[in-house]
Amino acid sequence: MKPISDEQLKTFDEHGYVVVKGLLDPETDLDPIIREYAGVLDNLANELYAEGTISSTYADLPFGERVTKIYGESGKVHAQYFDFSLPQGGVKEDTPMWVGPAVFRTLTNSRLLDAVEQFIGPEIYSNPVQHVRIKPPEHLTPVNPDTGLVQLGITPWHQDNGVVLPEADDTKMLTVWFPLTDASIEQGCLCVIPDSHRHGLMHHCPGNWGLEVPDSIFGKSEAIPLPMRRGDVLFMQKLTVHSSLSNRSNEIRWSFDLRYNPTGQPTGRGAFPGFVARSKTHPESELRDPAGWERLWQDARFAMAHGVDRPFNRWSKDHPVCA
Ligand SMILES: O=C(O)CCC(=O)C(=O)O
Ligand SMILES: [Fe+2]
Repeated sequence: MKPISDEQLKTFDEHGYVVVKGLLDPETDLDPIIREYAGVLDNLANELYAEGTISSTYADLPFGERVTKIYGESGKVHAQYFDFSLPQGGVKEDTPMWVGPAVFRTLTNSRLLDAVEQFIGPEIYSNPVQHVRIKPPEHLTPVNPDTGLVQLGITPWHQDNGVVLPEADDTKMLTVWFPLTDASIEQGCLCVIPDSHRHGLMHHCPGNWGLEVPDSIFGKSEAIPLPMRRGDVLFMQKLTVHSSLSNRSNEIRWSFDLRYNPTGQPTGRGAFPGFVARSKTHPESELRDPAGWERLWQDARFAMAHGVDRPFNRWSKDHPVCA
């Protein structure tokens, strides 16, 4: 199957990104993820209730309202609890993460991989730089008591190449971003700067929200928001400058961002586990077992908990462009 048209491939090459409408089937591809995460939220609610942090498990609320309520009452955005990745430092044996079967089936979804194959070829490695992002309405998001800033808001302007180690600078890394529920401008959709991938890797400055390409290096006046519907998928090059808006709505903005690269190339986060998602030449090397994937992350967590932190950041804020 070749779900991506020649014109879409050309757009991707020329402008650094392409949104493919309706690539995923909301019911068969997305709803299983949503059902699985309902259970994860249930676990979190039960834990916080048992320790007396929240006054109810809010079991009757729909997912978005429930997670928002629980974050608000506990005063904390529990993003790590849901994420299928680990922090870059300070990992402990019991650092929470969610590496469940519905997530694995999404990473290996054949509709998605058919598309990925058209961008990077038939030897496809699942790069472990990946996240679920549940962004609550900003006016209900707990703030950081030290800074007064919301604990989760915008994503600043950056290139995904900037968040991996230099060893992956020649890796053909593809970013795949899609919403689980419609992501409007108001809800804080993704924004891109068309053609920005033509300017090489830019300096990133560590800031309140994470790594950011400062305006002094690259103006953002050409930026465009990309509102997307359930089922739409954005494919982006590793040098395309992008960000996301704050959530000014009353509903969560919920998305997955995944990455793939041709097998054999460095992922840029070697302490995290990737796997062969598809191989034309060695189909037996494909990982097909969700429990095997879960174990890879559990082993990585154990190794990181007992090893030396090696952050994936290469940038310093002492650089003059960050002043
Ligand atoms: O979803 C977001 O807010 C940011 C996503 C992002 O930076 C990415 O997918 O690379
Ligand atoms: Fe990104």
